[in-house]
Amino acid sequence: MQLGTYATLELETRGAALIVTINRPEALNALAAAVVEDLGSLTRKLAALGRDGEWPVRGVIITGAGEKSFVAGADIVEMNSMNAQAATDYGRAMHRVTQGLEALPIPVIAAVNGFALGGGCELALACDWIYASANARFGQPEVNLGLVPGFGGAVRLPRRVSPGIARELILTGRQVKADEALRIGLVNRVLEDKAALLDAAVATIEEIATKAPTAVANAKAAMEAMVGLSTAEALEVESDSFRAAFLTEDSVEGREAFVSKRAAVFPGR
Ligand code: CO8
Repeated sequence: MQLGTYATLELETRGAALIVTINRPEALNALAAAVVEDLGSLTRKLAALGRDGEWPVRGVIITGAGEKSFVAGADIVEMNSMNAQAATDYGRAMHRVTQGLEALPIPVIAAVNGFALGGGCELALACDWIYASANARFGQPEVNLGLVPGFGGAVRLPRRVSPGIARELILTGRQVKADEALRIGLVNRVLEDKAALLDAAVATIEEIATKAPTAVANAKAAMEAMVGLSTAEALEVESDSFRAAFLTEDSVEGREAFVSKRAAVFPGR
């Protein structure tokens, strides 16, 4: 697989899934600038392979090394030696990473074990959805540092949970345990431990890998494009994406297979 090697990330393919492990356990996997850079390079590489039609995997899982933490936030120690411009650049670099993940034509699942605080919660929110282990803790504790979310949390948290819950969490900095995260819709599933968490995420990617690749990419892109649009504008996006899907060889195969009562074999075009 031509995805390169990264000092702060471990890559492993399991079935159709690429598991990306953020590997700085000594700092609870905090997003040092080097991690942001590595995540950016990897995301660009995946996007380029997608453009060339050479997808090595059908989905990405992002997790954190060890059992204790997914990502404990931006690196506060590093941030403490930055001036305002450097900190703003750091935030913008992470914005490019999160937008790059959202633009990938394959699903990205956050597998959250332990702490997902500040930038960790924000990274998870840029994934298509979140699975969590029972020891997961989510929060936007920036107010404790005299800061505000800077990696997209104030934008994406109100879209994932209700605006009122997002405001409460951002203004109090309160941590949410896995059961509450499930109840408020922040996570889709809670698994017993990290092994079960990764197994569940891989199984979901395997299931999606049996579907038409063009349809999966099209549906994700359409939902991204609809964010912030009026109902009328969003329905136009849906019509365009439906027409594009209808014209794919995947769709011809999917419809013919249904009518012939056989399993579809999608060409991925
Ligand atoms: N950055 C750097 N190092 C960290 C971080 C972090 N975010 N979190 C933990 N560490 C380090 C600790 O300093 C410690 O290192 P050492 O052993 O060298 O002292 C090691 O990880 C272990 O941590 P603790 O000893 O603190 O472990 P505990 O089990 O006692 O506590 C906690 C775990 C509760 C997670 C605690 O570590 C903590 O509160 N961490 C900080 C959480 C936090 O506030 N995160 C938000 C950061 S701000 C942010 O993410 C904003 C993003 C936007 C930035 C945009 C810029 C424009």
